[in-house]
Amino acid sequence: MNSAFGGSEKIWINAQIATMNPQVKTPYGLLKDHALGVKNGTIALITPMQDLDINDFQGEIIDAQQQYLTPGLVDSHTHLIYGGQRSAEFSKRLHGATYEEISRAGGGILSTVNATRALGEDELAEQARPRLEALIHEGVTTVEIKSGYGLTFEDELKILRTAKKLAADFPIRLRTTLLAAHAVPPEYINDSDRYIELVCKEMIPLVATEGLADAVDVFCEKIAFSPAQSELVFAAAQKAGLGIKVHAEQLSNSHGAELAAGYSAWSVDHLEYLDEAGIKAMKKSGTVATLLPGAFYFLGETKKPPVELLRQYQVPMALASDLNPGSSPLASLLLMLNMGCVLFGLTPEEALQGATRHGAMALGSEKQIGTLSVGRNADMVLWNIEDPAQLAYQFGTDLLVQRIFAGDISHA
Ligand code: DI6
Ligand code: FE
Repeated sequence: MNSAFGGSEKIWINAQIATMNPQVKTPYGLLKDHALGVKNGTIALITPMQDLDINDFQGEIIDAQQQYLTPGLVDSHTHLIYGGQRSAEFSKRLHGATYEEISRAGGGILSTVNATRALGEDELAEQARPRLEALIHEGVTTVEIKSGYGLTFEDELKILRTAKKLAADFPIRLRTTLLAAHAVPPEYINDSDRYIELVCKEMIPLVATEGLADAVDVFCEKIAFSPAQSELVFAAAQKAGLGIKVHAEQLSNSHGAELAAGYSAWSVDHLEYLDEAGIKAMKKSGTVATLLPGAFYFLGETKKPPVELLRQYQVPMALASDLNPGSSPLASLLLMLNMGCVLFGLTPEEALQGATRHGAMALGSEKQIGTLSVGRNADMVLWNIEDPAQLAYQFGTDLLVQRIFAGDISHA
């Protein structure tokens, strides 16, 4: 293979490349009329068309016809493995019950826990499959999946194993997160400290040794776990060498974000009630603020996350689907781009950053994915658009021309 092409086996030519690389000082890191070459699943070459004598190239040539290439989308926060569905609870809410009331009455997360415990790995995977397929079909190339609907040692492991088995059937990168501290299990309702001890002393060390999870997450909230309990989980995760994430400041301000930042968390997620002290701490630790507009929308929240302050402190903002049966049964990351703009006031560029580079940072994976630059994984999407802002602007039409995973065209 000709070395002028960086050893590329395959080259996309005549492309508008929205690299999302901050070192490229144009909106979206845009490189107009460029070519991108791929070798062994990674990006081997990015060069202006005018510098390329494509006649000498012996590999496969794909003409992008001046369409836009972006990094593959990264959905950095989902709970997509669960049993059953909660439309009855949706109806109850529309008759006036609140999410917290339903949760306190034993519905909510715990009803999904019962449905999830009742299923084996194969049945769970079958129920989750259409949700994963929906994300993949719109251009997601990396997905994070949390446990959290098992709440026993065995059921939490079952969810993580199911995630791995399911993802192995698809061209997708998977990151898994242990969210055993999602709700207090019914067996420990009067002794949540003892459950946290089980999570910290047994579950976290085991998932770390067995490579079942990349990170650990906690729901730090009045209806779930206290800041003191959350801190024990962060410390155990740190000791086990796992990434740290937290559901914080979703329904009230428990200062979970500040606490997690103190443990160099990869991300703190939700954040409607986040305050300036939390933002300062996140800035210091380089923690990503993951915004979840699907949950805000679906629960009819009115308090918005402090986007302007996050901007001022230059805290990176990720956008994710939070795909789950109770607060965001919405299997579309592109919809989140639209909601991030319309509901939270993000710019279309911030929205796309949130679902690419900043999503990658929220998974501790920015060296591998989330931007298009030489050496990164060749996970990309070719879109039929005239401006990258269209990805956030329009929803419901199929804009995807090619989905490319590790250099291979997986959908066209
Ligand atoms: N916050 C959420 O919005 C989801 N989990 C969490 O910690 C909701 C999960 C559910 O209602 O099933
Ligand atoms: Fe969540």
